[in-house]
Amino acid sequence: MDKKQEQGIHALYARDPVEADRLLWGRKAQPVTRRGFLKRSGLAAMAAALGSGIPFAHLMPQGLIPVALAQSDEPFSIEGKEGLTVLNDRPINAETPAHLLDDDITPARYMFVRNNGTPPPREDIDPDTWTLEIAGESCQNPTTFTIAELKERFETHTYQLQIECGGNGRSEFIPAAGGNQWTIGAVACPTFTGVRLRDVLEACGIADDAVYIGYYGADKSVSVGSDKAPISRGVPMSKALEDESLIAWAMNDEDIPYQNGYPLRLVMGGWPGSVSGKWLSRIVIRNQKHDGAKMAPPSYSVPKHPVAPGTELSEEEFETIETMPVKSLITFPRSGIEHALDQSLEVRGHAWAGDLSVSTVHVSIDFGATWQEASLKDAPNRLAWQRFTSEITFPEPGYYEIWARAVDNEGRSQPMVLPGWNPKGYLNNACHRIAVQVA
Ligand SMILES: Nc1nc2c(c(=O)[nH]1)N[C@H]1C(S)=C(S)[C@@H](COP(=O)(O)O)O[C@H]1N2
Ligand SMILES: [Mo]
Repeated sequence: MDKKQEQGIHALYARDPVEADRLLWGRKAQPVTRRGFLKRSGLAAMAAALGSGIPFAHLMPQGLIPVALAQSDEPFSIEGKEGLTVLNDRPINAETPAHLLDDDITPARYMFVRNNGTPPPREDIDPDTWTLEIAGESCQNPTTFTIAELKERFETHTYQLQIECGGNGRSEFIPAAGGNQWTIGAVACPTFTGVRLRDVLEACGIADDAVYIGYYGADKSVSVGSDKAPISRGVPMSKALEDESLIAWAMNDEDIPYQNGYPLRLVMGGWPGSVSGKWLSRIVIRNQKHDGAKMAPPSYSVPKHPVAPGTELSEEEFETIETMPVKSLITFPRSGIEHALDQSLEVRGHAWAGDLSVSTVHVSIDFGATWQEASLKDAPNRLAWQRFTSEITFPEPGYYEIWARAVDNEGRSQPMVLPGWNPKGYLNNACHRIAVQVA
C-alpha cells in the first residue's frame, strides 16, 4: 500500500469501516442494507418498516421498494442490536465491530447474533409457561420443569462466560468457505445467571451409560414447510457436568435478549457457540454421541490432520470441535484512528483460550519484528475473557499497525497468519490487527 492509499483508507474508515476493513484485510463481510432487505421481504415487513399498512398493497408491483424507504440505504439494523453489522437477514446473523466490544462485560446490545433458523415468535414466548424437558435414553427420571421450578429447586449461579462462534474469522480463509462471512466480532462475554446443568441432570438421574447430552430449542428451520430443528448440538458429559455449564434465564442481570435465546438458554463457555442452545426447550441425556442437526461433519468439525487448502474430505477424516483455541481482540482504539506523535496510546483488548486461561499477551507496532508484553488481568472466573492493556509510543509519524498475540497456559500461541484451512472455515484465531495513523 502506498502513502496515498494509506491516507485514503483512513478517510474511508471514518465513512465506511466495513469497506475499509475489506480493503485492508481482504475481508468479505458485507452488511445487509435496508434496500437489500426490502427487496426480498414480504408486505408485513415493509409495512412494519413504514410504520403503517399499505392500503393499495395489492396494486404494488412485486419487488417495488416504497419511495419512503428507498432513499435511505442505511444498514439494516436489528431491534436492540443497533451498531452491529448484519451479515444475513434470513436467518438473522450479526456481528459486533471490535471497538464496541471494549467493555469488560459485554452489554446485551453488543452481543452478536448467530441464528441457524427462525426464532420462535416473540409474542408466543411466555416465561411463566415455558417448559424445559429433560429426557433421553440415559435419563432415569425424565422430568419437565417450568422456569419457576428451576429457580425454586436448584441453586442459582452467576458466571461471566465467553461465547465465540466456531466460524468467527471465516471470511479470511482462501479458498473461501461458505456460510456467514464473520470477520472478528462473533464473540462476547456477558454474565449469565441460571442453574447448573449438572444439578438438573443429576436430579433427573444420569444412567451409567450416559456419554453425551443434546439440546433442542424452539426455533424453526427457515425452509418453508420444514419442521426440522435447524440445529441440535451437544457436548460430552464431562463438559456438561462442569460448574460453569449453565441453564440460564438472565444475562447481565436482565432477561436474555430475544435474539440471544429468551427466555432460557444453555451456556457452555469456551466451546464453539453452537453448543450453547438458545430458546431451550429440551435436553436429552444420550448413551451415544448426540446425533442432532449439525452434529455430523463437516458441521462444527475440522480435519483430524492438517490438509492442503481446498482438499475434499470424507466424514471419517473430521473431528468435532470441542474447546476453542487461544485468541485476542483489540477493542481500543478503533482501527483507523489518527493519533498524535507526542502522546502515548493505551491499547486495550481481551484475550481468551477456550477451556484454558491466557498466560501472556504481547503487542507489536512493527509488523511483528519486536513485541512488548501487555499487562494482563486474571479472569473473574473460569471461562471468562481476560483484559489486557499496553502503553504504546510511536517513534515517528506514519502508518502503523498494532498487532496483538496471546499465548495460553499450555504454551500455545495465536498464529500470525491464517491457521489450518478447513472446509467450513472454523477456528481462525490469527492475530488481530488494527491501523493507526500517527501525525
Ligand atoms: N436454538 C438455537 N441455538 C443456537 C443457535 C441456533 O441457531 N438455534 N445458534 C448457535 C450458534 S452457531 C451460536 S455461535 C450461538 C450464538 O449465540 P448468540 O446468537 O446468542 O450470540 O448460539 C447457538 N445456539
Ligand atoms: Mo456458531
